[in-house]
Amino acid sequence: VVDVVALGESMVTFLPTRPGRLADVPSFDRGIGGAESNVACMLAAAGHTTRWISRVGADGFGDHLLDTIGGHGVDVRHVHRDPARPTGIYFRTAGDRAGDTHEVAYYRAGSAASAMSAAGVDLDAVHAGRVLHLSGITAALSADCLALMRRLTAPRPARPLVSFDVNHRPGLWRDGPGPEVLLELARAADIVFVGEDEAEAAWGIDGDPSALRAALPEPDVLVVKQGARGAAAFVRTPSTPGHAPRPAATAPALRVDVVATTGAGDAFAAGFLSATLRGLPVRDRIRHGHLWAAATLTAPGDLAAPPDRALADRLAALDDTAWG
Ligand code: KDG
Repeated sequence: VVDVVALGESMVTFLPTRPGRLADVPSFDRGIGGAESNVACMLAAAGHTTRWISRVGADGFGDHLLDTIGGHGVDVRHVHRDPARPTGIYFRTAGDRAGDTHEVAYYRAGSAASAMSAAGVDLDAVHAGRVLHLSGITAALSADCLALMRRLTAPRPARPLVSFDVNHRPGLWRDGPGPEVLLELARAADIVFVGEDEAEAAWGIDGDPSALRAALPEPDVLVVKQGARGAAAFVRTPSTPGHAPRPAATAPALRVDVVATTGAGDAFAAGFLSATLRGLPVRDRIRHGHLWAAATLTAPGDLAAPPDRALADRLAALDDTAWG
């Protein structure tokens, strides 16, 4: 059994070689992006077995994604090549350097991945893991992709644990339903990651993590991320059926000198899932999330190597004063 199957669109990314507006910078470095494949790549680097499921074009950028993600040790054999549609790409500013603006320009409408559908994916391959990791990005790509997300989160015998990172991307919700559908999908998942800022922007739910849990009591595990302040996890146990308004654990984030923020949320999810697969206590799952996020925040690019497991375990086990 594969540990984690991740399904979603990945793109070739173009990052300016120097600060400035997209309108002004003359050259870009090529990289890859994709929230779900980022999670799969980091988990694979940490020794978990992972599979990425998606569609890419029958083009050079599709080759590059398969080579790069496969090169991280992720099983890419179930990725479809679409001869009729291109691989999505996007351009963005780093946004973290002095003089940078935050700009993202997607060229992914009509991409191969936007044609993913319940009929077009091999559901046995999708459900073959202990955990299926999904994100709200997929729901925004097309009506077929939203239908696929509903299918994958629907109750089903022997369904793997469904992990759902809300990943609200305001720039993707142009036509069709809005980000409210992400609340419906979150309600159907088992492990949900959401930022306080996303909950407010996507759903208008404003308040502390307990208020968010009250509005989203269904998932067995709800992780509310509070940016640099840390995260709180709510866990449904037999002794706390229904609402569990008090977090099972909270952990402040590490204070780090940020080099690049993109991918930090993916790294957090990957660290939390890794610790979950290893059966670690909830507090340590959050701390692994923070440690993996810190590894990404302090390195350029969207994807960093996860921290060494033995070291991360020692750091996660330190008492609260070390983490305070
Ligand atoms: O989480 C990082 C992602 O935002 C990035 O890799 C690209 O998947 C991406 C998206 O759709 O924004």
